[in-house]
Amino acid sequence: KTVAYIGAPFNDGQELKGVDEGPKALRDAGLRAYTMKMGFAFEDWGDINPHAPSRYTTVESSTSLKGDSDDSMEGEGEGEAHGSGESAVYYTNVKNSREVGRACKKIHDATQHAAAEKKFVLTIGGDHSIAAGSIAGLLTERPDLAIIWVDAHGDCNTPETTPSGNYHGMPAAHLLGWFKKLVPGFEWMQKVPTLPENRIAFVGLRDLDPAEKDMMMHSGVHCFTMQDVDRYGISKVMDMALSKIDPEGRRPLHLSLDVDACDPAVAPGTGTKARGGLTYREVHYICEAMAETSRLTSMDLVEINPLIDTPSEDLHGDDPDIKGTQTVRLGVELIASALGKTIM
Ligand code: DIR
Ligand code: MN
Ligand code: MN
Ligand code: MN
Repeated sequence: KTVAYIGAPFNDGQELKGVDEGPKALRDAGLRAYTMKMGFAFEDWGDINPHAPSRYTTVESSTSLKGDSDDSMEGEGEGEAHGSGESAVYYTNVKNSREVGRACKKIHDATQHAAAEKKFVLTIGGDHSIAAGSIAGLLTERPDLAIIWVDAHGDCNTPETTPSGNYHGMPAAHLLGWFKKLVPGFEWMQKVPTLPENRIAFVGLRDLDPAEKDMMMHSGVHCFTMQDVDRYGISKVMDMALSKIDPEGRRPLHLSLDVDACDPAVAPGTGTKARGGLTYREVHYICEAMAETSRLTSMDLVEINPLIDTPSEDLHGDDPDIKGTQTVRLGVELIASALGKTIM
């Protein structure tokens, strides 16, 4: 089995610098050697450069309403629709939307390509915006895909409800087809299959915006909050989540893992920390449970910010082959668990 590593060094979907250093930090931490030791072939597909032309040709370049290629958007003002008279069909309040949309298209092309080659597709952020690209590409190739989205946040805001304008709070809503207008830079999303609501379950929720919460509650998405984790335990929560999104146990599965789902004590190196999160074992258990299905075929690991991370404590039993700060180390360990590493 081959792991295709796609780096998405990208931070335009939120305010804090440093999350774009995630892909390099995970490489430096020894991910390649570690996965190879586990018996996988490891292909490093390099980093998506948001500002260079696409290296992938699986999908034609984007078609906007005006037929622009994505690169012709270069240098235009932020938050303004093309030309005049288009504001009726375009949202104008998504920050850095052209950069975010262009980068997501490239991530889409890469994940689609890797999925077509039947690889385990591992996309490393970068902020959670990248999931709009990775999941869009995977859905195109694996239309029956079901998703476990592990996050303190719902990432289900729309441009109407966003309190921040930051796209990393919106990618799930966008994939679910909840946007009523186009987002400049994301015109290509029109060609991507919409993710059916009953095909996604959120785990670890505890920090939702009021309107976002309302939309999630009144939709078909499945929500498992930290209170559910407390009440049922993580193993029951995972059983319930998987049986909701994949009742017959036949779908390919994707894990979109935002490290801010973890408690800040466990994952301090992330931009939007929320108290009361998953413990070290709970987040590992999620990855282990996904691996146990034998149907996990792709994963995003996002929001690791090496610049604000704390040094790793050297504890007995830590794998000497993993280097790096606390949240970076956790990231490598979680990938290993998702690829099937168990304690025994
Ligand atoms: C907030 C924060 N709900 C927003 N979202 C975060 O800006 O939409 N997502 N931090 O990871
Ligand atoms: Mn997120
Ligand atoms: Mn989050
Ligand atoms: Mn985020």
